[in-house]
Amino acid sequence: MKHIYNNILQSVSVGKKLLAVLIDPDKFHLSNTEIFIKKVNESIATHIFVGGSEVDDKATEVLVNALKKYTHLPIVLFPGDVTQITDKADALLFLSLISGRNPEYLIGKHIQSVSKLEVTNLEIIPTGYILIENGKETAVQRVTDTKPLPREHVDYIADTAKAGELLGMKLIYLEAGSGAIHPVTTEIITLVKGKLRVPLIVGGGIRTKLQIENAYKAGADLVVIGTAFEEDESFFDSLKKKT
Ligand code: 1GP
Repeated sequence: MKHIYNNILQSVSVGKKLLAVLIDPDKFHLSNTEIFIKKVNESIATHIFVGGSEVDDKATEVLVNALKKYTHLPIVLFPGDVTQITDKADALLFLSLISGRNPEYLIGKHIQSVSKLEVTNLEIIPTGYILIENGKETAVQRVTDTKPLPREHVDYIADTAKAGELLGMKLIYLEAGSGAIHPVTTEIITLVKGKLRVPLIVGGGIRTKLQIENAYKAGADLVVIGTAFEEDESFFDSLKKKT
């Protein structure tokens, strides 16, 4: 499969909003795969993202194989580290943490991953990843040893996103961090979206249907939700596909 990015562009061009369910291999119980994925398949979710900040070697591949048995949704790696790259998925967000100033997460990990990527069929999607302060320290912040951008520095956040696009990144991801207290504000989303030509992903701390709708209205093209589904699978009931 090499058409995931083009399908995102296509959706954005007709105003169709996208939803990714994020599954962290470190937190997910494999025995629950069939039941969980049935709910995903019945919901408005369009993508499955797989990744986490700290994941055991091989856990990603085992999970992706298990998911593939039960869904045709595209599975996109959202890796916290090189060890999470597996050919079994369909695509990879090749994330550069452009809000931070840690060279390892701007380019170092990417160089380390080349020998792996050269022998995969993954669709590689360069993505500018921007961590925004949310009220508490998140795993991304700790693992990458970077500071998030202050949420009141809206213009700086928007310029960071635009710089990522001008560097050739094909997606921009505004991240409040998994389990964030405060999701990315609609003010930030609107300003960033106004500057960008590439699709905009927003995630971190989104727990209600209203928050999803507000993010879409502000300009998010794809919303990512992990924790809310992990904590309460009945959340899927409010996001059922219309038949
Ligand atoms: C985290 O943006 C994702 O990387 C999703 O965050 O787990 O808070 O939904 P949540």
